[in-house]
Amino acid sequence: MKVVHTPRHLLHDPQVEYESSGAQSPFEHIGRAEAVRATLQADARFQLVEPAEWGTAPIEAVHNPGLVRFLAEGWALYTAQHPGVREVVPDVFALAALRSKMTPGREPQAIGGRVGYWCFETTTPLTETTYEAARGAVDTALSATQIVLDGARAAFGLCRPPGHHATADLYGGYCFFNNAAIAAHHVASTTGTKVTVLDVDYHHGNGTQQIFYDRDDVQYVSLHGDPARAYPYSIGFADETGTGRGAGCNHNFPLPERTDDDRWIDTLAIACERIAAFGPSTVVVSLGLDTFINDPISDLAVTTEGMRRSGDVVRQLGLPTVALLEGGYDVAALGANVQAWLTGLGA
Ligand code: SP5
Ligand code: ZN
Repeated sequence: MKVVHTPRHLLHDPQVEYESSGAQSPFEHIGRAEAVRATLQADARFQLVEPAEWGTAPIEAVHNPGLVRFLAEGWALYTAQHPGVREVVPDVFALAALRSKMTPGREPQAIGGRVGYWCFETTTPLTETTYEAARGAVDTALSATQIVLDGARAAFGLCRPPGHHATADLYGGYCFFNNAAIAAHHVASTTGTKVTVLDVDYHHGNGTQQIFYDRDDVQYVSLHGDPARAYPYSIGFADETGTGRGAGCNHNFPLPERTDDDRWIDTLAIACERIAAFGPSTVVVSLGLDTFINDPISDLAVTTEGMRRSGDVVRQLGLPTVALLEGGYDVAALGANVQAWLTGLGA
C-alpha cells in the first residue's frame, strides 16, 4: 500500500496547549507522525511517497477564503503587535450570541479580534510556519486520494496536523484545514459520484459533519465518545441526521466509556451497513487511533487487534478506500495501531 508523507508536518511544532484550564505539553506533536512513519517505513508492504502541490483551490472549495487568508498572514500580523510571542492563541471569541437580535458580525479589523473570529478554542496554537504544515497535510490527503482515483484499492495519507474538527469557517481541536472533507469534496466534485466519510476518531468530527450537513452527495458516518461527556461536547449526537437535501445522510454513533473491541466492531458493522445502503464510489476514512485503550485523553478500550479487525470490516465493503490520519495520542502504540488498521484494510 502507498503511504503519502511529507516532512513539512515538522513546521507545526507548538510547545504549549491551553487545556483543562492549564498550560500543558501538547498532546498533538511532531513525534506522532514521526512514530507512524518509522513503523510503516520498516514494513516492506508500505511504500512511502511525497505528495504533489495542489494549491489553495481545493481548500477554498470547502473552506471560507477568509480562513485561508487568516492562517497565511495571522501569525505575522499578531507578532508585529506582540513581539516575542511564539504561538498565537485567541483570548476573545466572536461568538454569534454576542450579536443576538443584531445583524451577523463581520470579521474584526484588529488582529486580536480576528484570531477569535476564525478559531473556536484554545488548544490549537498558530506558529510562524503552521500554515505551511497545514497546507502539507492537505496536499498529503489529496495525493493519497489521487492514488485511489487512479485505481489502487487503498492508500494512506499520513496527515499532520489533523483535520476533522475544522469547519468551513473555523479552526480548532488541533485542526486547521479539514483534510478529509477536502479529499471527499474533491472526489465528489471531480467524478460526479457519491462519497462517504467514515470517521473512527474518538472525537466527533464536528467540522466534517458541518461541511456536508446539507448535502446528499457526501455521507458522514461517525463512531465516537458520546458528546455528553466527550469533546467537542456540543455536536455529535445521534439525532443529528442532516438537513435539506442532506436529510438522512448524517449518521452518528455515540459510544459509552470503556467500549471494548466487540462492541466497537458491532457498531462499526452497523455503520458499514449504512454506507453500503448509500452506495458511494469511494470511502474516505478519518483514521483516529485515540479509541485505543491506553490513549491519554480518551476513554474507550479498543485494542491493537481491534484496530486490525476495524480495517477488515471496512475492507469487506469492497470499495476504494483512502485512510487519512486524524488523532491518536499514545505515541508508543501509534505506529503499531496504524499498521494494524491498514493490515486489516489489506496493506
Ligand atoms: C484530532 C483530535 O483528536 N483532536 C482532539 C482534540 C481534543 N482536545 C481536547 C481534549 C480534552 C481532553 N481532556 C482530558 C485531559 C486528560 N488529561
Ligand atoms: Zn480525536
